[in-house]
Amino acid sequence: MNHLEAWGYDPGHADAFASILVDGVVPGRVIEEQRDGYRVLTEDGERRAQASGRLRHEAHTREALPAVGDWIAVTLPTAPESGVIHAVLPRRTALLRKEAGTTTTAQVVAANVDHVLLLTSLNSDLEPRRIERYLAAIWESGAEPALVLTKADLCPDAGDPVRSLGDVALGVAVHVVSALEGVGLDAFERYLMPGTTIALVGSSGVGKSTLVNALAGQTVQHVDAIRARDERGQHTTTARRIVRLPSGALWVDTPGMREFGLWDAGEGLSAVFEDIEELAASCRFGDCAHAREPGCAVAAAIDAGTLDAGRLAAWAKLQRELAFIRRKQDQRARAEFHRKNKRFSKMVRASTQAMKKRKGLDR
Ligand SMILES: Nc1nc2c(ncn2[C@@H]2O[C@H](COP(=O)(O)OP(=O)(O)OP(=O)(O)O)[C@@H](O)[C@H]2O)c(=O)[nH]1
Ligand SMILES: [Mg+2]
Ligand SMILES: [Zn+2]
Repeated sequence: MNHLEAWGYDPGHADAFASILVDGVVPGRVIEEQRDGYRVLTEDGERRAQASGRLRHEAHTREALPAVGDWIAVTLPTAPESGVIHAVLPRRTALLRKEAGTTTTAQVVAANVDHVLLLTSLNSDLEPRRIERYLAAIWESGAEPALVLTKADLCPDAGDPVRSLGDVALGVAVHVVSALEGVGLDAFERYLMPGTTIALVGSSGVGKSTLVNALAGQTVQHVDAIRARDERGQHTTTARRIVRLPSGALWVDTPGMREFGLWDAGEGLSAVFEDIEELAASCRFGDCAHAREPGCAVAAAIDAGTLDAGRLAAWAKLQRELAFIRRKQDQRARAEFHRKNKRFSKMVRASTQAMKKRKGLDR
């Protein structure tokens, strides 16, 4: 089998690649994202690479830059370890989050993934609000989400948590696993298909890398054994990286994320809160804010105990987050429009002046 096909390259990618008209480019995949560059894989093997100056210049947002999982067009200078990435092929799926901190830019957590596994540990409290937030982003990405409850060996009865998640993770597969004891790994067979890409996300210390190692049957990702009780400590994994498992599946291990800000995820939010949106459709007023208006079906469900008030509050909060992001994006689009407009009128002015000058000379 051709090298790249083993990493998921298919005729669709080849078509997209054919439209890139840069001399000497070959197709490749970003298999690791580092602080100061990338590791990429091509027919030629693995090497380091940087985004070209032009790609960096033309990328108005960080989102447009290469990310782990991306298919790319890259040139391979003869110097070893020196690839240059010229273009990113259109992404089939992309898991985005708002970059941590006060900036409003999107970060690509992983691109071209088929499934995203959200891991959460059974030895600490399940946080339904956090799970909803992640799931909204995963649904929006186009990949299929699944929930993995880890460290089952530390939890005498996983039945309760699994039941309590039924109302939070609607339509999402839930797997209970102990990577340490090798229990529950059978359920992962569907994520081990050759050439499929699976991303692991979740807080630091939940056991993402340990699960990768368990499925690889050997240590491929570093895990700090003495960290077991220190969940708030340093991140063990520091780079987003694709590990190719013996089955041929491609698993993207990621560093734990402290905060997961939603990016534009309107549809994802609707998927996660389908129950509330269905109720809202039968409120008396079309613009019901579900704040005790007469005929509010959402409030009625809370009163009847069939809907958790915390879940409604979470939905409203995430809606506000999205509205904020959209406002910022609009502002940015307006600024960009004015900038371009200014450049354009300057150009027009300059050419009119040149024309006048020419006419003057002609006379
Ligand atoms: N008891 C028990 N401990 C586990 C299990 N899985 C992982 N651990 C421990 O949890 C700690 C963290 O595991 P990691 O796999 O490094 O967690 P991670 O999610 O990759 O963390 P980051 O790389 O920091 O994001 C390690 O000490 C593991 O040995 C499990 O199934 N049972
Ligand atoms: Mg890790
Ligand atoms: Zn209502």
